[in-house]
Amino acid sequence: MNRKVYFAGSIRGGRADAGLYKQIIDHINKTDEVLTEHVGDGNLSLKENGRSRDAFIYNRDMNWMRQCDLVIAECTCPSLGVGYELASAKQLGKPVYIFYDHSKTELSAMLTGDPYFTICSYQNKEEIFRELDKILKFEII
Ligand code: 6K6
Repeated sequence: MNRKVYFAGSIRGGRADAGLYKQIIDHINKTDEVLTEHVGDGNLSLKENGRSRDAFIYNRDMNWMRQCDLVIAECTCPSLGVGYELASAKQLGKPVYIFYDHSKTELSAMLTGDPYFTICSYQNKEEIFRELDKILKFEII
């Protein structure tokens, strides 16, 4: 209860699943705390913000990554930023759970091939929420 969760999902990689990210974030927030709620914001600007604004985003997100207890990522929509976050999470020793819809995408072998990551493939939303409940019940800090 009340673990700090870093949720990762595509932003500039594409926003097709932004609605799903919001549902996942709302579900986690019922029992725990999502640090990265903006990932589910349907109105988030995808434009280049300039190097200094991007540096602010990077530093803020990496601080949250250091603070979090676990990382949950939705990776159906490929994203360079999420890939970077997953590698950073591994370096910091954070537990990482990766969700993807296997009827829509083949996940990168760099993720499925690394036993550090817990891979959760799903076919419908209910499976995501069931799996999340298990993770949040058993992931003790
Ligand atoms: C608009 C206003 C404030 O911030 C923005 C847009 N940018 C981002 N804000 C917050 N986190 C971001 C932003 N861009 C990327 N990220 C982080 O990288 C998120 O934590 C996502 O999990 C991941 C997405 O990477 P891309 O490569 O798909 O953008």
